Amino acid sequence: MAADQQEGGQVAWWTRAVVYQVYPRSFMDSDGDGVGDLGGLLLRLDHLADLGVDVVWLSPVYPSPQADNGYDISDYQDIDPLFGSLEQLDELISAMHARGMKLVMDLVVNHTSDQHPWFLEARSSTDSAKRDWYWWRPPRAGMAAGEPGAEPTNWQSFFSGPVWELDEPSGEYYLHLFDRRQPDLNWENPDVRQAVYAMMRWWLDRGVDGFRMDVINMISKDVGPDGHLHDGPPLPGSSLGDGSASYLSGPRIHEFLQEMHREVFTGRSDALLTVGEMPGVTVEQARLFTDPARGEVDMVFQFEHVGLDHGTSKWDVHPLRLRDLKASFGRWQAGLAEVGWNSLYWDNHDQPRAVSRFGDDSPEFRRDSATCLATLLHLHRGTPYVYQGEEIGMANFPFTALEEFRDIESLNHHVQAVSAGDDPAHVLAALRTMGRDNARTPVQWDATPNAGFTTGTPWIAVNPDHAEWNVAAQRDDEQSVLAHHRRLIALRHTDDVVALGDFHMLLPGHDEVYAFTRSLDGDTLLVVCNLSRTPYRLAELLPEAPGAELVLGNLPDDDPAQLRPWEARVLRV
Ligand code: TEU
Repeated sequence: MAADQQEGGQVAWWTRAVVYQVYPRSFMDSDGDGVGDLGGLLLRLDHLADLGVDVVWLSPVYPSPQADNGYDISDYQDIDPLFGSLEQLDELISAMHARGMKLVMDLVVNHTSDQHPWFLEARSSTDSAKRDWYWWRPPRAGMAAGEPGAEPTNWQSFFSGPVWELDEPSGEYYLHLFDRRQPDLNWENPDVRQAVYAMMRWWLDRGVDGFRMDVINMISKDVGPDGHLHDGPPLPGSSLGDGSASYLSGPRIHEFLQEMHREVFTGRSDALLTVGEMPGVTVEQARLFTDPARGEVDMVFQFEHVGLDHGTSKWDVHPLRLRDLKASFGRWQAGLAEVGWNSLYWDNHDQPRAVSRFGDDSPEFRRDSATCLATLLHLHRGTPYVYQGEEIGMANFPFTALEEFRDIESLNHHVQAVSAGDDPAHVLAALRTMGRDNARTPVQWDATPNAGFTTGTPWIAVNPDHAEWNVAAQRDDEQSVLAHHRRLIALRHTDDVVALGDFHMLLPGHDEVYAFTRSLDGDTLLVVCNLSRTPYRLAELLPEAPGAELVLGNLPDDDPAQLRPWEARVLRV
């Protein structure tokens, strides 16, 4: 067995685990205010236990002005009353532990809210003891504060516009890679780092089982020897530039993560989980981040496969080519085969719904494509992440008007694009396809008017398809998307080759069929998935397949010779 699966000579527990992401605002509302909460999550724990998931990753529930739905934190050590209380969080930890599940919290420490006391203090005066906890810079040399182009660097923010916001009273700018209400913390300052580590230890002492670390590869900024941040290459058709070379995996990133590991995790149980969210991370970097010998993180979220349908930006939507997807996943499987570990995901709260994006959400193929995609993902080598609603095949929302959107990223983009002269209908079409709100509509529990999510008015509209697509309708249906997820999760728990087997890609050039093997100690699974409406003769694709034993399939087992549209089979050869 390769070194990567070992922690102190043992196979790491998370090789056999499946993680479920809860986006609390949209999961379940217990008090009728239209926003999901911890009470709602407590009510629905049986759903997660039935599904068989091992870990829940809970998106932020900390006090927050909610500019970015909680990814703008104003107090790291409490719970926002919108979501409940610390007592309920404690109750959740015990209730989950009692069911054998772990709770992983979201750690958002690249930035805080602009309402965090640290930032309020930093902003209060250039002499403030906390001034240096954030990134403050004077206007560009020779320019006046506020003048267009006077920003200290030309970097574009992830949420449109420049990354610099002018603070009028001091005449200095502060850095925010995301919204202006999300100022970046200055990790160069050791006091910032110690404050974050102390906060992490406090949560672990409370009983949480680890952290999903928001944009953690952005915490080290490249301040050259001269202490300056530098312009990035200009972006086409924009006065702004791409600053990512200065903040993605910056010069001290490994040092910071190793320090965090030492300060927070040393001497604690092996039963914790750390996963770093890392936009733009390369497979070579990921191998370093997840090499257990280096003591950084257990696994990372990489973004390559969710960028394959992007053009010049995520709003410039291109059709996805299956061979590109295979090439990408194949590279990640191979790259982390000997050292490191993959996280596997189609969906999260930032991505459109998988069945609409990678599958076929037409009435005829929605169930089959959702189960096909799930099979493909769960049979890769790595830890699968299921995003709430994915387990029942939730689809994108049929947005028709700007008023239906809530997400800051979509709203900011609309303002910027339309003021730059883009056709509003075109901008709206891109938001409909790629907007993050597709993932944020309430979980569909049943067929009642608000889908069983709330007794009040939901903060964002429930998808009208909930009358048909809901948990209640699928719970006892063995053919449902939900039942199929249950089987996939169980398979990883019981079958070592699913958790630990080597991965080998087959048919790399095929445009519609995705096939691979997993093998361990002479045991081999053959996985074949038809990602199209075209039927194939199985023997013509993979001669060894027709005679093999069926371990798990997504369609009724009545035609072994054919690979039907969106059919997925796991075979033992
Ligand atoms: O996202 C980081 C990120 O770079 C993107 O996924 C981003 O959200 C966007 O989709 C780019 O187009 C993380 C969180 O997951 C996201 O919800 C937050 O908004 C963001 O960080 C800031 O905290």
